[in-house]
Amino acid sequence: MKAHDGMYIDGTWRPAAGRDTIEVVNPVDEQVIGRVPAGTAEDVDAAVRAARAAFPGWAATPPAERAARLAALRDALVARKDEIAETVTAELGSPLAFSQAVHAGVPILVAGSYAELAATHDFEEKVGNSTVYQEPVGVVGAITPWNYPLHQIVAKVAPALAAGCTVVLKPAEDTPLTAQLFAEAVADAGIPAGVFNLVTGLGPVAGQALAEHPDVDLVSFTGSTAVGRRIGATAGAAVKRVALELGGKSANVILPSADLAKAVAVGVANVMSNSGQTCSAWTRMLVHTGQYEEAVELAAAAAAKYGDRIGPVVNAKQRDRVRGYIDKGLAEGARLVAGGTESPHAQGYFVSPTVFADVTEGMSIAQEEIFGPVLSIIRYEDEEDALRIANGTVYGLAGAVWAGEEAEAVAFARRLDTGQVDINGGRFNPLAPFGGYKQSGVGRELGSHGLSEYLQTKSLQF
Ligand code: TXE
Repeated sequence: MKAHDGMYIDGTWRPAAGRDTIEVVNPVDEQVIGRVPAGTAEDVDAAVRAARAAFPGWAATPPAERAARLAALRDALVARKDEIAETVTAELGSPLAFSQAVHAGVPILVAGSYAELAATHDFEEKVGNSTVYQEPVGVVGAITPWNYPLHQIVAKVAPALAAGCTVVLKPAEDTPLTAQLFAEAVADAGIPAGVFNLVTGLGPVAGQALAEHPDVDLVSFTGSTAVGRRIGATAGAAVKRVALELGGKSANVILPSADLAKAVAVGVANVMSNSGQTCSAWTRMLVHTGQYEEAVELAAAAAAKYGDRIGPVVNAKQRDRVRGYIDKGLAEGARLVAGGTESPHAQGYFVSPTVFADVTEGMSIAQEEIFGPVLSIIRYEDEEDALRIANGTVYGLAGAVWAGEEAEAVAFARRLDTGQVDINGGRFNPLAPFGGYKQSGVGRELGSHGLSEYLQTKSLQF
């Protein structure tokens, strides 16, 4: 795999301040596929300075011109689509077809949506005797995880650039090669030097330096709740803007009137997709007691059919964490009906598609984010019981409701404490706001709500 040995700062690839590097490992065969520099506070500072210097010019660039650069960025990603898919597959381990459709395909849609929004958004409006201007917040520190390596980057960088902000990105240490490809696309798109900067490195070193940098105006973070809490506290102490996309434990509520077979099939596919490494995954399936055993059988059969089609999880730490939860599920008395802790392969960080039945609300596998291909099926007695269970975690990121009539599902969805709900399956919409209620986070990504995160308002009274 191609790897740059420098940082992309101020429009050029320049050597890192230190000599340490990070090994990038293919989770399928555990082979080292590349090395990138491990950035330090010094690299972060150079990148923030470049972003600060570029800010006035980019903020003053007419939105139509920023839109044109974002359209060029989308085109540059399209031109690299195969390379992106191959790179994500190499460093994350996901099957190539999935990398092409999702890991490369979705960020292209999102970049395109922000090219359009930059061109059409009203950055100025009249309110009574006032004119309200929406102005960019300033220098953005973006810290992203490895689960959707390019999507997580584009979902922050594209709206930030559309708003007129400049950015320093610290991508996840597991998937830095995709981030380097993104930086190449930025350069190809003719985005001015310093508007986007990339510092690869470890979370507690480069990530923390970026989150704590006094000249960063807004920190946008996606990752674990533990790190998010800390970044939120740091931002709060400095009174600076922060956006946090954290964990989830989303419920897939199958009401008795639903098409059970379809709801279970789509529900299992949703959890196994990307090897369960999706913060919005429907990891709790809620089924009425009268249909419970049928649903368990269908889910177990669906999971067993996955076999080799599922990729590994990202690294040994995540594999051990997921296996730890499977052990906990067994110890707490859940019934294992598919999968388990046995690895289907001699090499690589694989976890079998796993389904637990007889899961009760208080169990760890019903409350905590596992971030692996593990589904918990929970029984409910009536609709109020389903609602109480669905809302009974600290999280509130996503979810699904299935019913015979859409209106019935919508009525139930409106009572869920969660930021996004799919009705009878739903379809991805790159313009729909995405983000959490409760401890799933602060702020929204995607569409015009995602753009607003990077804007602040100024009103002039006449
Ligand atoms: O996350 P981290 P990890 C959840 C999921 C997973 C768990 C652990 O449950 O099992 O988190 O994953 C950077 N200051 N999610 O350990 O550490 C880090 O370098 C500043 C949910 O990979 O939070 C990376 O760029 N930054 C999730 C990013 O934070 C720091 C996606 C995320 O890594 C830092 C991923 C620090 N002190 C994991 N420490 C989602 N919401 O989609 C680390 N980082």
